[in-house]
Amino acid sequence: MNIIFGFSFLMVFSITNVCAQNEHAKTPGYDLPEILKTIDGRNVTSSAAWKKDRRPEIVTLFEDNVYGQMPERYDKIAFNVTHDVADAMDGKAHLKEVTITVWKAGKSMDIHLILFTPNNKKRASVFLLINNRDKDNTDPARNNKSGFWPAEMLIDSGYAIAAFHVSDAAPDDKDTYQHGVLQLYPEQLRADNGMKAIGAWAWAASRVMDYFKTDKDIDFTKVNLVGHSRGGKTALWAGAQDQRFAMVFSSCSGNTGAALARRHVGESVKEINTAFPHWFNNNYKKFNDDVNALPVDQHMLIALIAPRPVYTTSATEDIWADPLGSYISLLEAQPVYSLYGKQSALTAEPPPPNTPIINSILGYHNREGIHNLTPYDWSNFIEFANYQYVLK
Ligand code: GTR
Repeated sequence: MNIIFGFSFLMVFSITNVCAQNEHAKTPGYDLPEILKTIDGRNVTSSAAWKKDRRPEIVTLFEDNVYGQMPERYDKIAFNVTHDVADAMDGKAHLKEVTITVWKAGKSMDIHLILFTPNNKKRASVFLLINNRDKDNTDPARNNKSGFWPAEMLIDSGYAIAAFHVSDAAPDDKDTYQHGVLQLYPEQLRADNGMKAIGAWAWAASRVMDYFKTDKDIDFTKVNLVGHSRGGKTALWAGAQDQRFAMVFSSCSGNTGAALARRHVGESVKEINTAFPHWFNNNYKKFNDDVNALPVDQHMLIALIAPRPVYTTSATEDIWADPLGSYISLLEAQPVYSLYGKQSALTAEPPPPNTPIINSILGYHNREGIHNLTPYDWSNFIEFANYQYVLK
């Protein structure tokens, strides 16, 4: 029945959004795990109970069944500025390339951070991209100016912009993902709930956060994490378990990102686990043929970020990432924000394409076009961050 539902969704969505919205209203076809009920059946009715009981429970459920453990201990961390240009971008920005080295039990790994801070601003808020695409997209020399990481746009808007490449933390490859972070934590490789590549990428984002806390040009209380697609899944997981990130932007993250697994629209858990066995933990594979047995769904991942702001995006032609399912996830996370007295401006039905919901603790847009991260997306990220920070 669910498969039939998925097929019919695919057909109607390509015609118009409105049909898809109606279908959602009429034929839910799935039951989500209850977000505000503890495993032992208690209703969660306050932010205190959410923080004390339900939130930690859900973090553990995601660790054990999806993303793997997030080891916190290491022996030493060092930050080494390898390239420093005070007047980059025609004098508008300060470029620092920083090697972050982490040691544990005699092993070490490096993360290479590229950071531009605006010269006309003290202690800037920073957007950190988890870069899963070509390194050229984040060219520190600015010979290549990519819409995937439009650094000048961010600097001109008064924000710092940073990036690291996922391959530093774990190569995106089923045979070599063990190089990098997992060399420090070999026990993770032996555990069915051990982290793999996406966990390692999220871990690396937290080490960049460690660095930001030491950089006087950055306001570390205003670090905005950004990821696209597999990077978008990573950004949500990193923001969920490391509460130092101020807000999360997740672009076209799809399955095991913002989209609900139980809708069976677009990529399935089985397909993602088969194509990318090195992303999620071993236990996740046990749900390949029985997604309804998962104790979580992705609305719970977004809720873990509460009360901090979250903005997700879809693209109209990116049915593989289930735009409607990503929007419903946000709606289903809203009850947790309500516990904190935060009401979003989300509408019951998704907004039309290219109509962003900005002035809201939970934001969203469905961009016309294909699976990508573009200057249009970034311009809405900037508006959303402006709105959140003006409130503070
Ligand atoms: C696809 C994968 C998606 C998404 C995407 C990407 O092949 O099925 O889950 O992560 O790659 O990262 O661009």
